[in-house]
Amino acid sequence: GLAAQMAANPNKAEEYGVGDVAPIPPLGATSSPVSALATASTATEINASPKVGKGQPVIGANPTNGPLDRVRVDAGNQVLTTNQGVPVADNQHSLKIGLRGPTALEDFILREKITHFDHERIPERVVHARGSAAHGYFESYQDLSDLTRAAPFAQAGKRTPVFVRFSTVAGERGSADTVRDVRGFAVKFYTDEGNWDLVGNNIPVFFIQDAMKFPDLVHAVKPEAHNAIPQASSAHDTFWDFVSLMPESTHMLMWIMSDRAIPRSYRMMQGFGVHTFRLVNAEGNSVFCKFHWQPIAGTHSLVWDEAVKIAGADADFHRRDLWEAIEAGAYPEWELGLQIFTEAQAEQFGFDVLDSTKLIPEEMVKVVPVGKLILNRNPDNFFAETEQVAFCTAHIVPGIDFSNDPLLQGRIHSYIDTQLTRLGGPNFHEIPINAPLAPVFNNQREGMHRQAIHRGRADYEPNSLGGGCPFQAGMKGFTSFPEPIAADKVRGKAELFADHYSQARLFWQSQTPSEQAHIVSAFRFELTRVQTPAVRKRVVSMLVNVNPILAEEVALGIGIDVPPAMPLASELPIPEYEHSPELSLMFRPGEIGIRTRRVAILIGTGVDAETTKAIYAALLNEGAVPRLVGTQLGKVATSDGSALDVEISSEASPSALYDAVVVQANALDDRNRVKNARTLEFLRDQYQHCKPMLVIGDGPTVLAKIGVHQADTTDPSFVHTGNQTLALALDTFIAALAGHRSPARETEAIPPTV
Ligand code: HDD
Repeated sequence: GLAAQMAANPNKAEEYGVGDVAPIPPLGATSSPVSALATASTATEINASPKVGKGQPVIGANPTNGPLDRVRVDAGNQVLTTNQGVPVADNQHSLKIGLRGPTALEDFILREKITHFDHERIPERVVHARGSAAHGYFESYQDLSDLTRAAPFAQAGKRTPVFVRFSTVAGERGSADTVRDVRGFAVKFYTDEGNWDLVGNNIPVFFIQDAMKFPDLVHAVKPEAHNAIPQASSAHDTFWDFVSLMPESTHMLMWIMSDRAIPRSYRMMQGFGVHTFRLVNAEGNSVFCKFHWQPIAGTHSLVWDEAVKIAGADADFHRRDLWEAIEAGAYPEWELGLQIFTEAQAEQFGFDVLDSTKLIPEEMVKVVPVGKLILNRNPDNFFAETEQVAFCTAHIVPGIDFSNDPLLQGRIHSYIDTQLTRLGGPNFHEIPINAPLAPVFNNQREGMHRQAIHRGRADYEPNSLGGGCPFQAGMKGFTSFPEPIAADKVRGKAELFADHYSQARLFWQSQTPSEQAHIVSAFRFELTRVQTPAVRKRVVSMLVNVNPILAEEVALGIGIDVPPAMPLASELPIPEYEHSPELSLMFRPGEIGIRTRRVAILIGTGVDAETTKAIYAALLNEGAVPRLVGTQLGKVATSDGSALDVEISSEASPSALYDAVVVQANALDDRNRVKNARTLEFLRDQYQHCKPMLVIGDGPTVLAKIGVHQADTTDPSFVHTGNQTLALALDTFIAALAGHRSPARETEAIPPTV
């Protein structure tokens, strides 16, 4: 209409266009522009992303877009200007006194440009510096108002926009993605009643029980104070020194030495709120709650050797994976599950629900699915969105409340506080990615970089000059759960916090043999990097309390005798459960088949063109990502006299970057060993990393070439057409790939590279 034509700035339609005249919708109104946008998105996981191939996101396709469009800038068809909007005639030359003379101080264009550049960096996050994020929405399966008045759960099908950031903890902003570490899983819900940040991890427990120890923990794990070595790794003395003096960390150590700490993808890991939280309903009744994110793609992890190689081959492995999946329309999805329990139930547990080093086994309290999280849009600008997003555990909304977990209590302070340094002042909530969709009215004023232009003179409450506004919301507003407490003010911890080993033991007992082997190897690796023998020994003395075989195996691997068990701080309670299958990564194979899985089809001279094309098409059809990998870019002559184009070389994308491999036995040329070394290494790594392999031709011959002399015929993930049709072989291969990898093969001895 007319208003749209009047828009003075196409990048700010919200301000100059129709959005300008739209009234601010009342709280909870169903016809607000925001909810209208929410229903406009019909994207599903399988639908193609509107962004693919067009280079431009469809404006308004995601509810978070509406408000952010206000600040999106597109330079298409525009002249270059200064920050003051002055057109710049020449962006190549500074202003000089004569062509060979000095530069004039008056060159405001040069000075503005250089000054801005000089101040481009902001401090990185003190932890979780490296991360990647995406937009999406949360959809509630049902009306949960009997449990909570939190807006996202108000009705079945309700969608709440979210921004989610995944991260590693220890590494600096430019460190590698696949290091052994906890992964952050932080979700910002832009709810009708303000922002709710669920700032979790991919591991349901934590290293320490009290926020008082957090700076110590982080100092210990970060690069060492004197030489800033090592980057993004816990495999060094200060970390193991600290944790072995803090036996409460034992349970968490089991998790981070497991494959949980080297996920295959952000899309393939669980997320946990970790702490016990409270849900509060409109009547003010409260239950305890733990939050779980379950990946629809299943939980998959790398193996250590693979993770190490990927760190070199593609340090952005997880960032790229998330980005590409969203661009391809394979939207990552998680189901939100709640463990709901009452205070009375909690008192019966053999552990304290306020202790973040403990989880609640799913056998005790089942996880009830309540909604779905879907990530369907990549950020437009990494800095503006991913770097400037500020997650704070203090950001809760009516219907959610804290528990007294002393770790959580300290976090409530830390996150807001750290943003003051990181984002430069108290108005970081006005940065577009942090601004709530819910309207903000209060009497806080001024501060660095204030964006809002508050009208009126009454910036205090109570007032009469401003009609008493903004007025208190009363019972409609956030009300802390009135938990009665009668206690002494003390420094200390509750009794059950002293059990450091029961759940570490439960975790160990719940792992498959191959997972246990990986945990042993991880402890061996880390402790071998540790230089101080006494620290190594102290760690093993902790492990004795977890499991004697674990302690023995680790001791053996680092060449020491098993030391006596570390003295217990308290007697261990009788465990509620001996085994909890959900704690194994194998528990959730996933529901997306082979979609998004990367398959290398190795091609070389003499390869059969028709077979190659058929396999490529079959994999593509299942949603996988096949790539024709050769020794170099260019054409490969096929057996029928035609040619195939190599998509990428094995040097540029080595084996570790693929989930599976297809190779034609007859195209493996062994006349030139050196030239073929990379291809053989490629296959050897695939084999060693237990990945599904499809050989066109005789499988055992190919195995022999990589030094494996006995074909493991019982291994369903090593498939060849020597004994079956291509169609049958492909089916088996695809099924194996859906199952990720074959732990059975791990015991195979592989002679060193020739
Ligand atoms: Fe934390 C960042 C998760 C304990 C203090 N934390 C941060 C992020 C995640 C977590 C995912 C990155 C958020 C983002 O993507 O921007 N942190 C956790 C979990 C914990 C935990 C699951 C235990 C259950 N953290 C914890 C404690 C403290 C902090 C006990 C301090 C007392 N965490 C911070 C921080 C960070 C942070 C210093 C760094 C950057 C930031 O907050 O925004 O405030």
